[in-house]
Amino acid sequence: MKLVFSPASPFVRKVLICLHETGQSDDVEMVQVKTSPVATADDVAAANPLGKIPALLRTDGPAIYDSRVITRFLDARVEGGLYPEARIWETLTLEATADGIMDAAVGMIYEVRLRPEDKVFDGWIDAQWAKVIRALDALENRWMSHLSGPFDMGQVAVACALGYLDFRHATRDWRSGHPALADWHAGFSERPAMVATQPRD
Ligand SMILES: N[C@@H](CCC(=O)N[C@@H](CS)C(=O)NCC(=O)O)C(=O)O
Repeated sequence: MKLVFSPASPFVRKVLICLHETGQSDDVEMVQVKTSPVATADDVAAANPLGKIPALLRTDGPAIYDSRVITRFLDARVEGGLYPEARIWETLTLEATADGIMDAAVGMIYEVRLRPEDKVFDGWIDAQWAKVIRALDALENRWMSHLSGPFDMGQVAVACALGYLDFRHATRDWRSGHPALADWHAGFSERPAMVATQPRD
């Protein structure tokens, strides 16, 4: 299998951690790309018509994409237990919440980096950050018991979302007002898979 990836992407990081935690890292060849919504890399377009990473090229079937599809596929491949049946809807909802944080946080960066300066829409950026804050509030107030429970892919996704906020939005200080989440993230970040997949440009 081949993974089309960039080391800065939080969606890619979910897949890398899933590979690491389920012992499949050596089964995947890495294809690094530089891509953006306004300049899609050829390797990305060939693997995913939507032009997004991560995408996984399989040896025994068509390419698959969207991080949630890839992580579920990889987990099923080795019965890794990252999507436990007993709390599947909670795990998927938690993962969706984290992915939504990433969508908003990545979109904010695109707005600033890709739009001509005089067309950057501050109101849209503020609205994206409001989504992030609402999601962080929900994690702090309603999800701490799940986050502190048995290891699953929802937790991995949240850790990747928070890691991305540190990477690209450090000055916004997501920890303020979210002390339980900040503590949880500090502990979770010590996992070898988290240390090995720190985002970088
Ligand atoms: N829902 C997708 C989102 C992936 C995504 O937005 N990836 C970004 C990089 S962090 C990307 O490829 N952006 C290029 C684009 O939007 O054209 C997933 O979970 O894989």
